[in-house]
Amino acid sequence: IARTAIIAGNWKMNFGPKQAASFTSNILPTLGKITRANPHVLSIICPPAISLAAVHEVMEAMPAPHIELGAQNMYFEEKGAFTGEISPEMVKELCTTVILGHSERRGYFHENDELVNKKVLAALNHGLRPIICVGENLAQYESGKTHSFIETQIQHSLANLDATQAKQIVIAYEPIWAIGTGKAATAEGANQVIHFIRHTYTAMYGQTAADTIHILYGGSVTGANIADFIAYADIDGALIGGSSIKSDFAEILQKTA
Ligand code: G2H
Repeated sequence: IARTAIIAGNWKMNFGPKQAASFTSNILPTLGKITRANPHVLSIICPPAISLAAVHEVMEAMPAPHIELGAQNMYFEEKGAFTGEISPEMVKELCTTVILGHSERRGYFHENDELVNKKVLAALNHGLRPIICVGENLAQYESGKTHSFIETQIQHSLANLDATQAKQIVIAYEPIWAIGTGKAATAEGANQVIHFIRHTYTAMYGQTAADTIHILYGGSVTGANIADFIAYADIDGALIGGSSIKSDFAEILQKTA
């Protein structure tokens, strides 16, 4: 099954509006050259919420195919007294995509699978593509609990999708011990877990849905190791953190295309 490759950049808490606009203006021509020549790769840039409008403006001024904008988080409620939050509709004004349930949100901001699931359903109901992150921590990894932990995360975070929605999601497998540590999982190890994720998803929503969705690897991906990951058929691309706010991001995209 040939699925488009997705390279998403999670800028995390880096670049306010001014820096975000200037970084985007610098890198966008290179990214656009790559996506123009390679229609089978989609790139999604995910700046902090406060910088989305600035990046959107640059992207409008420098149109490039298959480069989209995403948010790093959102709340599931429509509107109202939720100080500090942004709604699905607000995200939808500027973005196609939203990252949900990143391990940093689960860890620092106590998001659990039930909350992530509400956000996933809200995103889908508003026509946003959710990138749902899952992944085990070091203790779970070392005690051989990776599969059982991830199975629970998938079952709970991705509950209650309808048949159409089940085909519209992206999952990012990010082992917590590999995030920002420079210690990437081996491509073989990542592929094995991603294969298991697809298997789990098949049991929930059937073969066609499982074959349609994209599953990305995330955790210390760089221009130097991306090729190892995407060589595997089950790995449909990557969610990039640290390397997404450097010129390395263009190299990663180039090597994927
Ligand atoms: C994992 C990843 C991007 P990094 O969080 O989401 O970050 O590439 O810095 O490990």
